[in-house]
Formats: sequence, C-alpha cells, structure tokens
Amino acid sequence: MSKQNVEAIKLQSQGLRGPLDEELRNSDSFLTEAAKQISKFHGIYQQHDRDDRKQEIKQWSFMIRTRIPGGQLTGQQYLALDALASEYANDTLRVTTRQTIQFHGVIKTDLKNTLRRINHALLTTLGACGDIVRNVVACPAPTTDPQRLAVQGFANLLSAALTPQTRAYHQIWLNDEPMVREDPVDEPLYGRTFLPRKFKIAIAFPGDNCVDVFTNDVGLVALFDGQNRLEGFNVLVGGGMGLTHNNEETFARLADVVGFVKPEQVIEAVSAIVTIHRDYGDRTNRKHARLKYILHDWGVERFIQVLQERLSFEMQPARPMPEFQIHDHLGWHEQGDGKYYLGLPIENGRIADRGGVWLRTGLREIIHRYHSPVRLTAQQNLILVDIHPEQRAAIEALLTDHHIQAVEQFSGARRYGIACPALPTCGLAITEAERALPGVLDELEMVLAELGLLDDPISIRMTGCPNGCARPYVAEIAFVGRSLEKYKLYLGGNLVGTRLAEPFLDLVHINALVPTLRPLLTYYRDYRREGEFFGDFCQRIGFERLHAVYTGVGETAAD
Ligand code: SRM
Ligand code: SF4
Repeated sequence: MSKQNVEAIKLQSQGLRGPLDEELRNSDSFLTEAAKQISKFHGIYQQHDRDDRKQEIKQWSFMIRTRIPGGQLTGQQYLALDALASEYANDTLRVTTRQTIQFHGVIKTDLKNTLRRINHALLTTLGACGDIVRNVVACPAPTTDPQRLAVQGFANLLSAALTPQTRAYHQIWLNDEPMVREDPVDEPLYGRTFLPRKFKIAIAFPGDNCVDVFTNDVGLVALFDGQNRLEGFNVLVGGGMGLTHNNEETFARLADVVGFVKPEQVIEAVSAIVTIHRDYGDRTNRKHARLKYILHDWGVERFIQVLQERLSFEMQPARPMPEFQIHDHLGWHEQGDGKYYLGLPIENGRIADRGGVWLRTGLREIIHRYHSPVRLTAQQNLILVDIHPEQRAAIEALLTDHHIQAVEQFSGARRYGIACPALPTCGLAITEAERALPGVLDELEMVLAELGLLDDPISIRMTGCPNGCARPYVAEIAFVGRSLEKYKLYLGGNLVGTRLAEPFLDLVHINALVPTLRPLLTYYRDYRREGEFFGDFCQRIGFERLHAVYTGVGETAAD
C-alpha cells in the first residue's frame, strides 16, 4: 500500500473510526484495507497462518497488542491476560521487545470480547500499533527509592499525555454506543492524519541501558544529583532500527543527544518532538518517514533549533552521563524494602506450556498463590515482584516442579538472545526467527562449550526480516532474515546497546550460521584481551582481519 493511501485512510477515518465498526458486524473473517489500517491504531493486526501454504482461502486471524507503559502489571492483570490466551488466542502470551503482551490467533468474532476483557483488567490496546506514539518503555527494575519510582512514573505520564483523544475506541469496542460519525475528532496533538509513522519512546536510568534507549525516536536518560535527587533527563532523538535490504536510503540509526530537560519540562519537550515528526516527517514515502530521517536530513543543530522554537523554556545542553553497564535484571535481587524480585528468562518472550516445560502454568500458579506483581522487560523477560524472603524457597520449588529454568541455567548466549516472532504469524517475515533461534543456540552452545566460552555473555539477536523488531543492529551478533532460510550476518554491536553492528556476510544459510561463527569465536578465545566482549573484539580487530580468519586466508595473528 502506498503512503498516500495510508494517509488518505487516516484522513477519512473520522477519528480512527473508518469502516471498522461496520466490518466487525459483517460475516467476513477478515477486514478490508481501510479497516485493517485503522484497526492497527486500536492495537490489532490482521494475519494469516503462513505455515499453511496450501490454503486456497486464507485462514485469517488477528494479533492483539496491549499497551503496558514501563511493562508494569499487577498480578491480577497478568492472570486476566493469561486467561484470555486460552479463551481467545493460541494458548500463548508473547512478551514483546517493548514490554507489552501480544496475543496471536484471535478470530474476528472474538475481537470485541478480547478487547473488552483487556479493558476490564484496566489495560488498553489503543495506540499499541499504528502511526502514533507506541508503548512507552522504561527500565522495569523494581525499586522502593521514590526518586527512581518517579522516573518510572514518567512512562505512565507520557503515555497518558500522548494517547489519542478520540472516543472511537470506546464506541467500537467497549460501550456499544451508537457510532457518532459527525465527530471527526481533530486530535489536539495528532491532527487528522496522526503521525507519518510510528513513534517510540524509552526511559533509562543512568548506567542502565536495558531498554536500548538509543534505538528509540526519543530516549530519556534520567540524571540524579549527588544526593540521589532526580535533576532531569538527557534527551536523545532520532534512533530507529528498520531498514530495507539493498536500499541505502534506509538505515538503522542511533539517537543523538540533543539536550537536557528538568522533570517538569519532559512532557512539553517530548510533545514538541512529536509535533516536529507530525509536521516535517515524510508523508510521501513510508520508508523515509521515521523521525530518524529528519535528524539525518537536517543534522542535529537544525533539529535543536526547530525544537527550541517550539518550547516555552530554554533547553539546557546535555549533561555528562555515566557509561552504560549490562543489566537485564534477571535472577534474585533485593528490592530495597526487605522483599525480593526474581527476573526469569523467557526464551524469545513466548509464555507457553511446551516441550515438557510448564512455563505458563508455573507462572500462573506462582502469581496466583503469591499475588506477585509482574514486570516485563525489553529483552522479552519477566520479573516477579514483592517476594517475601520466606516465599523464595517455595517459589523455587514451584519453578523446578514446572521445569522452568532459572537464569543460572542459561548460557551467556541464550540469556542475551532475542528473536522476533517472524513465521508463521508475521506477514513481513522472510525467514524463521523465534522458532529457529533456540536450535541455532543449541548448536552454538556446543561450540561455546568446546571453547570455554559458555558462560560469557554474548548478545545474539535474530529477525525474520530487516525491520529490526529484536533490535538486531545493536547486537554483538545478528542474524537478519534475507531470503528463504538465509540470513545477513551482522557483527560488532555491543551488549550495552550503544554501538551499531555492521554487515559481515550476506546470504548465510541457517545451517551455516554456527560454522561461520566458529573460527571467529575461536580467534576471539585465543586473542581477546582480559574481559573483552565479543562485539568489542570484532571492532578492535577489524572486519578485514575477521574475514581473513573466516576464510582461513592470510595473516591472522592478532596484535
Ligand atoms: Fe516490530 C512491524 C512485531 C518491536 C520495527 N513488528 C511489526 C509487525 C507488526 C509486522 C507487520 O507490520 O505486519 C510484527 C508483528 C509480528 C507478530 O506476528 O507478532 C512486529 N515488533 C514486533 C514485536 C512483537 C517483536 C518482538 O519480538 O517482541 C515487538 C512489539 C513491540 C511492542 O510491544 O510495541 C516489535 N518493531 C519492534 C522494534 C523494537 C523496538 O521498538 O524497541 C522495532 C525496531 C525499532 C524501530 O521501530 O525502529 C520494530 N516492526 C518494526 C518495523 C520497521 C519500522 C521502520 O521504521 O522501518 C516494522 C514494519 C513497519 O512498520 O512497516 C514492524
Ligand atoms: Fe516480522 Fe520482520 Fe518484525 Fe520479525 S523483524 S516480527 S519478521 S516485521
């Protein structure tokens, strides 16, 4: 669909209504193009089962994405979502790379009930997809420090301030109100055509980049004074991952640091940046429509100038930030009030009962029994919160009973691995990702064990296409779907998500991924410096030499 068409659909949608309501009432199992585009703003994606290639008539179903600012859920909310997974979806919950939960496989006639039940749990799907501000991500580490809680609270504040005002969502899904068509809401922030493209915001703590803050349209890094009081935020603008193979006009980009704002200035500053995207983003070419291209085309100085003109206060220069360290909040940690939290690795975010692991049942049982609140992480993992010391042993026993592995049982590569859903649900997938990465890691772990590297952290990310949903372009090793069963191999990002990886080899067959990495990892084992991570090693050694190592040609001894 061309950009003009999406723009026309948004313009004619009368505040995100379009033909959605009528089409929900007809007997078709699918939505037509206009309703499909508008349904994204309501958190819904039309999909079909891509495993079933023989289908003469496509079996349509829908992915539903919730919006959960900062990934924070009460235990009751988690249990409500868990129940929906069986009642309306495919018996799984999918933790996403933006701290939300997705359902797959919901049929059209169940959409309304599913959305109602999500809303009854005081959650929403409005704005989870579409050309709009998406789920606001924030470091989920539980804390009792009021200053840090205030920082996490900005995820809710920003989310509320940037939510569309239209009543369409309530009219269509919740209230059974008659459709009010004479109400083409002119959104105060978004206008009638919303944004040219999606818009993403993340909030990080100093030194903790668990949210990959540089990959967002806007990143906020909280900064504290010597007394641990929140001073404000450094503002980062223009990050993004999506690109198209063989189209040099599209690229992954890390955000630039543009200034510093006080806590009371954050909402005004971020809203102003959203309006710059709204007003200057490319509405003629969706592949060039993200905010990152404005930053690229204008340069940072001009961007700051335009932003300043839209602010009622003087934006201060950015302040020094401490270096980012590696945090994924997995394992047991004290949370500051005598209680504990437990970060559990969820392989590729899929919460299911499969392969002898009763992950979904086990989590349900623990959360039901101990009323633990839940946090979702941007690495697709889950944190159980507010655990009393005397409950730890019983929770560990429940995990063991359900064959759920603790982080200590994960290799360094599996712990930091992320894969997007790809096949069979994603309509844009070229290759496997979520279903393939565990097998690739099995094979890789054998090599890592042989080399004595099994416990070393390595970030490996796999996607079924170059759109970058697992943020592969900041990983140390990335496999990006390229053509049938073949991937583009990227190397040299870093564990803390502050450096872009670069393409190393194209069109690597899935069976050749680990054999390709083997000589490079052997070389790393032999020549790395004390404590040096693989991505840093690749950058230091340089791709020319790594290619020589890979092909076995030429001088390869490291300095
Ligand atoms: Fe994504 C499209 C899944 C995070 C970049 N993404 C999609 C769709 C909806 C496919 C589609 O348009 O038909 C995928 C649904 C697959 C499915 O079956 O569930 C999809 N994206 C995901 C999730 C579920 C991946 C995951 O493993 O968790 C993540 C949901 C996040 C959420 O809860 O809101 C997800 N997507 C991301 C991220 C990572 C992030 O935001 O931190 C990115 C890269 C960052 C960025 O936006 O630049 C990302 N998704 C894309 C793009 C490329 C956008 C671009 O600028 O080019 C697309 C395609 C598009 O928008 O046209 C896309
Ligand atoms: Fe689909 Fe591509 Fe995103 Fe994977 S990276 S979920 S294949 S759009």
